[in-house]
Amino acid sequence: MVFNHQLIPSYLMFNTCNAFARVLPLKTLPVKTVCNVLRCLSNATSNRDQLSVTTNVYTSYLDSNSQQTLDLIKDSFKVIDDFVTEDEEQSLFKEIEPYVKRLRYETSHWDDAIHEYRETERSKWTQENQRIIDRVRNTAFPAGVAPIRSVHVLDLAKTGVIKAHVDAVRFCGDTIAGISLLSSSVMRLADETDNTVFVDALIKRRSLYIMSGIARYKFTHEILGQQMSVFKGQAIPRDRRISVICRNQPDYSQREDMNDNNYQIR
Ligand SMILES: O=C(O)CCC(=O)C(=O)O
Repeated sequence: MVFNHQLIPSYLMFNTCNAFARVLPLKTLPVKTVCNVLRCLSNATSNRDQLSVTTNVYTSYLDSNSQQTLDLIKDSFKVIDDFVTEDEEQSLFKEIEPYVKRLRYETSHWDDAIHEYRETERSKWTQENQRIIDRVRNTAFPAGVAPIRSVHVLDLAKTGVIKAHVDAVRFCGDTIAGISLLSSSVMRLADETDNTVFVDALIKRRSLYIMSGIARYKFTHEILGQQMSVFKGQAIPRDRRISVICRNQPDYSQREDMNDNNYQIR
């Protein structure tokens, strides 16, 4: 499949492991803001449904079927509950809703990566909301790290799911930080080399998660659908969920894989 970045009138693309797979024609945006997501979809979720998560509890928001994996990931995946107040949630929603409500929920994409979502990106916010975005960035990114100016807004319907993928290294740096509005959810981080080994993270409404390092590069992440939305044996009801996600610029000088053609393949 021939893929010309200069012609992409959208901002988010998922790959299959071999080819670019998804282009969302929502909005024409500068190429440099494109976040290319490498999807390492597998039959992952269904294969893992049977596994019951044993409670090797490390933190209140992480649970895993492998203590070793939990130990490995705990420093690279953090959740800060109540990162935004109810008023701040409302304020963000008020700014996002008029735009997203004009979009259709995409029911299913041909590569099956994501179901029932709509999305956009914003680089201009009201003063009040910009303060929230700045707080996310200041919390998530170390000093000197350059954020991607555009903020990714992903609106997932109550019945929507995001399947397992790794954000591609080409367009996003080592840190992904997301606020969750309107609904709690469970994010599953599965070992890229063995998806039966995973860590579940409870992502509460109004929390901020920060994914970096090993969690960002070596684990897939997904938002579990309604049926699977369980944390430590307790159902976590899913509703419509809007995530507001900040990423940092990739550091090309640090990444050897920028120089070969294999960056898409995992
Ligand atoms: O909605 C989220 O918090 C996660 C979104 C996601 O997986 C992505 O944009 O790569």
